[in-house]
Amino acid sequence: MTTQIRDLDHYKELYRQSVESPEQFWDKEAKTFTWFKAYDEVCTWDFEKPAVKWFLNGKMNITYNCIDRHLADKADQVAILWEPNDPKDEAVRYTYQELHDEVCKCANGLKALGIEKGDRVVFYMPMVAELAIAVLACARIGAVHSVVFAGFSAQALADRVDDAKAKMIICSDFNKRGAKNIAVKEVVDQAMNIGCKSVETVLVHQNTGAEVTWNTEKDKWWHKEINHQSTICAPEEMDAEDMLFILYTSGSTGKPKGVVHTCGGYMVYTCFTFKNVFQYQPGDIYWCTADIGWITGHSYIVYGPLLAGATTLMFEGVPTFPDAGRFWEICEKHKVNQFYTAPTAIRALMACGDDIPNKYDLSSIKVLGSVGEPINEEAWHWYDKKIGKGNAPIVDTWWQTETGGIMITPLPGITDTKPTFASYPMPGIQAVLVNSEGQELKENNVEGLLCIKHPWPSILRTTYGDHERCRQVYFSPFKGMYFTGDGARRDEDGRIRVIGRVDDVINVSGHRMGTAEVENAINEHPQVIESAVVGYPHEIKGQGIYAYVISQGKALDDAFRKEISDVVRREIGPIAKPDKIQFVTGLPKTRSGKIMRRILRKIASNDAANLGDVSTLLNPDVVEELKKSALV
Ligand code: 7RM
Repeated sequence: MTTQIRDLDHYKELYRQSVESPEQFWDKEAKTFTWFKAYDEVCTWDFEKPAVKWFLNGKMNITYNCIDRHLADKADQVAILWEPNDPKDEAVRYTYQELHDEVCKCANGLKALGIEKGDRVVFYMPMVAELAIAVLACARIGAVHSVVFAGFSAQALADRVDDAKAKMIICSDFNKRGAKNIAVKEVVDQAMNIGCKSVETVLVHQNTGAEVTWNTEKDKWWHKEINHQSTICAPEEMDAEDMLFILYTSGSTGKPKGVVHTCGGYMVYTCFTFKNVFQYQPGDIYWCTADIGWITGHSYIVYGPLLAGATTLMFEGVPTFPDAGRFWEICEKHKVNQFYTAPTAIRALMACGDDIPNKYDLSSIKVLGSVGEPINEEAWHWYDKKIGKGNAPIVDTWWQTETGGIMITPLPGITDTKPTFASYPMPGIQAVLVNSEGQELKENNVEGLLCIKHPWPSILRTTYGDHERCRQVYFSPFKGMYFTGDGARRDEDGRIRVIGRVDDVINVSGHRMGTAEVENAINEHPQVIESAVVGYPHEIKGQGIYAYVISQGKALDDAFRKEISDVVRREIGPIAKPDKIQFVTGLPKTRSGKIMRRILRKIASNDAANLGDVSTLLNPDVVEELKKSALV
């Protein structure tokens, strides 16, 4: 069984071992899984290329380890506890045996539709259990899943499908969100019209049963293709380094990149971190509120919990339907033991007042988790007092799509917690701070750029179709290290606090977004000449989106602002719509023509008093104009 850390001494001892002999440490963890054929080397790596491999030549299937392995003693235990959007509808429970049967049926159906090992399958689905089932079905037959968050636009979906050259899209007819039904099949139809030429089949899961437009050539109903299939499907024998999934994430330049994770290392690391970060005990009900469209949902709704044989709760709906007590109602109803959510949700629910959580019995909660962005002190204390009643340690977990699993976090009941500090690295994680020259800052009480020195099993292997981009973004900034893109501080006792991105990536409600991506979308408006997007502090969202726009031949009014927002919605999705749009006649530029974003960030953050020296700009005069018409 995966090691479960018992106490502080145990943590320190494991951490020491993991740094002194990483291979021995991970070999021991990896051996707790079922391998069809043993690996013959634990790890080889070269950060220059980069080329990282774990568990070389080992043969396995992650779904065998998620499901089949547990059937001997947990066949009747609930694996997935699915809570519907509408609380008046019944929750649905899938035992490990039932999950096995559903995954096999789906896997056989995918095969019958021509999906083979290595083919890419894109998902565009709400949080229905069929999403988890079909993701696992892909993994079972060796197909590569790429889940696209169902809030993205048709254009964004088509971009991802085309980059992955997917053979199939799996979607639902409609997505239930609160009181609304959102047409998701329609978005897929639009994406199919824009691009998606590689797609042979669109498999449609019937969620609401409302009418959809049908394309008889490519569209297939889930219930017609899957329901009659056999409940037995032998797991495909996968190499540890075969691709498991691609997940698109934003960077500081260009289009989102497809982060690639492979089977073996991802399995070992997500299980190890799940079991330890949440101190999961048999019988516990664990709930992560993320969407499976993000990495958090992949690692800590689906894979980590199932690998550990846990009961994972999956919620279809939104935190505010039928009212802002929904999360707490679910915690009470299902006696949730570990609750994992994002600071933006905590802040939004905090703003609804204490009376709401006070109405519910939250005494089952033992551990509270936070992920996705820095958690501010006020939200941390509210979460601790009002939800955890001071009895449930908060694990402020820092990690990334690229890291596959949680990297820096307190361990509940084992290490201490300090508000806003992600605190200590997991065993196996050599987190360091460096200065801009790449020199390691070894002392405490310093601030620097967060890097990781040695590979861990679930480090990204490449960015799909563009290995050079992977090298440039993550491995070329500092020799011999993985660069996270985050800035961090280490306190006097060695705890780490992750401050935020140091590149042009912003974090809006826990959604990662490249400012360049939003600019490209805004620039699609025919009357926009140029734009610049920065983040600014936002009370609920963490960061808001502030856009400076230069335009021509248009009245600079709210109607135009709405048009720009609509373009962004069309190009990326509603999550990328600017909160504020300031019309300007110029942007502050250096003599080499680079936009001085530092100045734009300060003005947007209502900190124009501290602009510093602007005299070296090509156009210093524009700064006064920007300040005068700033929307702060
Ligand atoms: C899991 C996830 C990654 C970026 C990362 C950080 C920020 C995430 C925390 C955090 C401070 C945290 N993957 N971030 N967790 N910042 N404290 N606990 O969010 O790829 O979507 O985003 O999110 O900037 O680089 S992600």
